[in-house]
Amino acid sequence: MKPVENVHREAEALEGIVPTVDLAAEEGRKDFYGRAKREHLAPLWRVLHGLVTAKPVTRAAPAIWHYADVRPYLMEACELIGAAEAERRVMVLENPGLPGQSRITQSLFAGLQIILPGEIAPAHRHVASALRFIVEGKNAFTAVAGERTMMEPGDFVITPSWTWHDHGNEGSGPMVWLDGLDMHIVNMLATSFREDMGGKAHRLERPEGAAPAEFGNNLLPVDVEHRSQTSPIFNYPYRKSRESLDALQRTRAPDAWHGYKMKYINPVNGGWAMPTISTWLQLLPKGFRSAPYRSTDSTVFTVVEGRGRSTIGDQTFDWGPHDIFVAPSWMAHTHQATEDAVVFLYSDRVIQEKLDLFRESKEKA
Ligand code: GTQ
Ligand code: FE2
Repeated sequence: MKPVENVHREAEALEGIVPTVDLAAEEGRKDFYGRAKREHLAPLWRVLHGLVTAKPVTRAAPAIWHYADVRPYLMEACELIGAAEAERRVMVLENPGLPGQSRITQSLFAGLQIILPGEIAPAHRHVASALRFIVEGKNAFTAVAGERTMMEPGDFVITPSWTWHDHGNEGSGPMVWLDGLDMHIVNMLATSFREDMGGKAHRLERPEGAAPAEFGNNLLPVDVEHRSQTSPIFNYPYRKSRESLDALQRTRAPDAWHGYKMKYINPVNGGWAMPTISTWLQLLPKGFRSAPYRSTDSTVFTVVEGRGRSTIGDQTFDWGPHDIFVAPSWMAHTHQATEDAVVFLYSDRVIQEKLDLFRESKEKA
């Protein structure tokens, strides 16, 4: 008998073989394959269907992180390493189907960052873009491209590509936020650069509030020239987004699949707030049960308020405030809210749309 290991490897090697290939005849082609391999050549018909799959394939699994289970690890990390020593003190949320890869979905990163009173996460910049979604704490700031913003729970904050940024906590308690980054996309294309400023904060060039004053009120400076594809608003405060969902709820019935779901937009061009990561805020009213929805963009969800339950594929997760869960590509999911619930979502949909790859399917309840 063959060792289990080898059987497994052979099965895997045949996973993508075109079904019309005569397996018995393959024996007689082995010599050819061997010689071709020495010339760095390989037969496509043995791998084609693994490369061009009939439907989305990902090892990413549905998963949930309950904040109550994760928070003690963040606190323990604070005892073991400082923010400056770590550069960024972050515990990465690793999808259980993609261990050791720092991925929560096939394409995106998620981590929980914690910063204690008096600490500074020193300035650096990188091609990868980042979003922050604030979980707990107050009186901490992030400075981006020379402007500071104070962060509050539920705020959605953007660090655009290649902008200097540092974070600091001037409050009296820990500050925690969810980081979402696109570095796996940047790395797939081998386009990453990074620079460190040398352990300190970068220089402020504009007063706090400059960006919201210029871009945050449905008005734009008359001669605005914003070249970046990232929104110039780098903090979308929860207070305003929440208010908007509330107002919406008073004007219409919930969508059968989405409840009340609003996308964050770039006020300069009306598009997504970030060029590589789509973001939304969603209100699921108490008692609402969404109809099954699936889409090709694997999605990360984090709960701001309320409680409920989601079924993703064949798994059901109960969730409450600050829990984080993930729905892999093309896996149907439904949500049920037992209290009015607000959820922040992010995915790579914006990239898929630009490349004509995005698909979704809405089933009847
Ligand atoms: O805060 O600048 O979770 O650069 C990963 C990379 C956070 C950050 C992360 C980063 C940051
Ligand atoms: Fe960074």
